Amino acid sequence: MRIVVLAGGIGGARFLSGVRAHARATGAEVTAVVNVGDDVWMHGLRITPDLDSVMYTLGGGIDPERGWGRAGETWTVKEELANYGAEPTWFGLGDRDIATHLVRTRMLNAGYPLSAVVAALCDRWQPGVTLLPATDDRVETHVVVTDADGTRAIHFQEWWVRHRAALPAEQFRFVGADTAKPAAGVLDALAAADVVLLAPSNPVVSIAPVLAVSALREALVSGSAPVVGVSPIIGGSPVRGMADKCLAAIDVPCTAEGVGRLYGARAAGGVLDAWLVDTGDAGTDVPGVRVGAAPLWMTDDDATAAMVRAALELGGAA
Ligand code: GDP
Ligand code: FO1
Ligand code: CA
Repeated sequence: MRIVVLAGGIGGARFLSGVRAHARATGAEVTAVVNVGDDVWMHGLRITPDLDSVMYTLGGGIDPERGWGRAGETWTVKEELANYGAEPTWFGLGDRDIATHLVRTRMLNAGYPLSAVVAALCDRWQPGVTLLPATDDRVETHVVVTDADGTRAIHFQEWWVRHRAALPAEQFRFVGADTAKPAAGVLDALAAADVVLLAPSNPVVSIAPVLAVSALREALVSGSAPVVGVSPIIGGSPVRGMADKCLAAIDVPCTAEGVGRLYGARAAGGVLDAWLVDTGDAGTDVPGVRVGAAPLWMTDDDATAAMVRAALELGGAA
């Protein structure tokens, strides 16, 4: 059984940990296709937050409280940069984490595609799944906002970290997506997949930028593997993070039904065959999509692996 998972950072990583637990028990193979829209240049370094959250989580190096960056982190470089007044001071690169960014940036500058960089970093972290960026091209999420300086587009990280998503977002733009191609390995993984899972990741700024790579979306939509989404919204709450702010920006209700309808039925121009919601959200209706319910709280790997089994069963791929 070959399982492909589209994922963002923290939610995606926790879900993938459960997918890996299921795969270890059943002998399945897992490929994660991860969002790069959050990626950014800071202090001359290329930062890939969602790929790193997945790699560190699956590799045992994550700071579990933050959900991003390294456990046992120190912040000397950050303090020294601040002493120089080197902007941006609102974004923190930890000392251990910086080593990852140095290796990545050096390889990118030497001409390696991001997918090759990820593979090299995973030699150390051994995540137990094949980790792929959605694209090797530069795709960045920018957010259109209006404040005293007028209407402008800022990088997603500036909106998310500096403004804590408090500036109302008017639009999300995936800059570069219209010409981006799927990364090496992505189309092969989709073609070989027995099932494709959409992790319970942020639909607006984690899954949408993956699907904005048109050849990737086309391969998913035209493929033979069932596509099963797992709701990131439970009882009208985004559980953790600021998905509610993102959904509000595009006028989608922050409910399992709202997100299911946003993704839409594959038969009606969307991407889903099936949609798994939390047991408390049973009754969710998404036209053209088979809806199932199971407990969706990712409290530990066992609970998450049970979610994965429910998703595979719902998709007819168990
Ligand atoms: P990010 O890139 O770090 O923001 O992480 P993702 O986009 O991959 O996932 C973030 C989303 O995960 C949040 O917006 C929540 O909606 C969702 N999430 C977090 N914890 C849980 C959980 O236990 N269960 C479910 N169903 N969703 C969760
Ligand atoms: N999140 C923060 O809230 N503050 C930070 O200073 C910060 C730095 C950072 C550095 C590397 C990295 O991989 C992630 C980092 N994050 C930080 C998390 C990141 O901004 C977001 O949570 C994700 O992009 C949303 O998925
Ligand atoms: Ca993200």
